[in-house]
Amino acid sequence: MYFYVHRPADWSGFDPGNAEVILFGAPFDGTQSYRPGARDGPSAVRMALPNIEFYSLELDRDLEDLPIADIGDLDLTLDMDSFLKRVEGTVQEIRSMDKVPAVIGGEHTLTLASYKQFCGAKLVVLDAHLDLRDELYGLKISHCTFLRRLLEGCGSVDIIHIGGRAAVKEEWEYAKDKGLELYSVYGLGDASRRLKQLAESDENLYVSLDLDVLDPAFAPGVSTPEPGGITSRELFALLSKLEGVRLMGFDVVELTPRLDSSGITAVIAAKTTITLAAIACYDKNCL
Ligand SMILES: [Mn+2]
Repeated sequence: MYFYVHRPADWSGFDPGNAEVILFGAPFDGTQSYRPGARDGPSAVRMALPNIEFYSLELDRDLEDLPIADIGDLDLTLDMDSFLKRVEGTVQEIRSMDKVPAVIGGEHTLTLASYKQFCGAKLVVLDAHLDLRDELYGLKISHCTFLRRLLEGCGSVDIIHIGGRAAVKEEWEYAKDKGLELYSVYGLGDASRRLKQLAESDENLYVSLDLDVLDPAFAPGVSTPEPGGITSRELFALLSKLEGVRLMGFDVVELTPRLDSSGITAVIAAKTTITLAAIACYDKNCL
């Protein structure tokens, strides 16, 4: 595993070396409507990472030499426009090197900027919420409207949404209207088969993982916990179905360390990051 200390604002002279996956933190929680603190997410993932055992039982693969570079965090800003521009610019730089960006949030709004570079790729979202509101508390761009803005910005996007269980009526109707493939917590078997099918296809894929897809018993340290979620074992079983897919980029969002008193949510965030990085690498023959 490779670690670099690098400021994402300055790309001059940056050498990704052997790394195929490039990780950066996107600390922003400016629109949080419930419990702020996701800006501290990237640091907590970094603290948890060295404690993850690097043999993946789910993938039956040794991840010790996973070629992943950590380039640090974006500078903190409280301005949404600047934040989204920084995320988009950084993802663009990583893409231009033909590497896979791994973005650690930060609130879910960052996906609006990071996915923008992949418009046209299939989008798998694991989230308790649909995030399809038109606005909330006067904001058109926020953590609970981002998916609607993304659909508007990219035109048609094939979205496979897994684990949903919390939305208002308007969002369920909008999702149906736009043809989202919805697999709620009661449809995990179908979701699993769908992911396997994706892995066997030659589709480009982006994965956005909101940690609140998990039940709060497994992931208490999130901004907007929602009861009735999936278990951590179910999550890793789902992700492992993606082995073989062409994973272009991914994000892990909404970790809120100050609400994660035992640190268990950070450990799950770190393990999902490594798992998704391994899946991206598998396709690039770098493992
Ligand atoms: Mn959510």
